Amino acid sequence: MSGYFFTFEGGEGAGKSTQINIVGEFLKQKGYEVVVTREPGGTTGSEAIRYVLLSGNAQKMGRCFEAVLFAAARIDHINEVIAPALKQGKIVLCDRFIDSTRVYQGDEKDNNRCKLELLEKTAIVGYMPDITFILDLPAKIGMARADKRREKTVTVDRFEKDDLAVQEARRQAFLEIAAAEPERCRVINANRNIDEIAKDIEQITLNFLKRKNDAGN
Ligand code: Z5A
Repeated sequence: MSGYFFTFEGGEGAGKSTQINIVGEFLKQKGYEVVVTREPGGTTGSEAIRYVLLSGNAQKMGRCFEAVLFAAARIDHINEVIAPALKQGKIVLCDRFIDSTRVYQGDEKDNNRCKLELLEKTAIVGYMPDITFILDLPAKIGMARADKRREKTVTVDRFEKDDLAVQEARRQAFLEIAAAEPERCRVINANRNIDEIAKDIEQITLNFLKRKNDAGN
């Protein structure tokens, strides 16, 4: 028995956590067993690495160093959470995964693409997402949403400090991944109200599960 693996990607404040929680509840109500998790994080070890990365303490060591830390966290997360849940036939919903590394740790000139590809293969050992939802909206709107939420919570993290141009370039990088891998990626217009977005994601998810069910796997 094997479950299904859905990841949610996009820029800061795109609504990934919001949508994961909604679709998670929706699938549970349909009778599926669902695991909701996130990267970097999801295990005790990976949450410790998350702290180091988001605090900015690893930044001075450079992008490669940060990429290796994200990969290390991912290996632990796959071993401890994702692989066991999929083996038990559960649906795993993960907030960020490989595409975030490609986008955030990739460099504009593509100098370290080969290294990142190798690192990705090493870390995921074949655990590719069945579907990746790319929540797309102008970076300016995402940053404003995140700012508004932050008023109630904590300080800005290492990646949220980047300016609008950097965040907009990341949006384009996610869209390029989606264009290159249309089988896996679905671009979702996240510049709408929460319910409209959720309906789209639920429909795509149900269609996928129905196709799998009809095909007997
Ligand atoms: N990172 C990396 O560099 N490399 C990697 O390999 C990985 C990650 C895996 C993790 O940050 C950081 O690590 C991330 C990339 C880097 N940094 N950044 N930026 P995180 O986990 O702390 O945060 P995040 O992933 O960026 O998520 P977020 O900013 O919390 O955004 P979100 O989950 O997409 O959004 P949300 O929490 O669902 O919504 C944000 C607010 O908007 C909230 O108040 C909602 O109520 C509101 N919202 C949501 N949807 C809507 C709509 N449709 N309309 C209006 N308001 C909305």
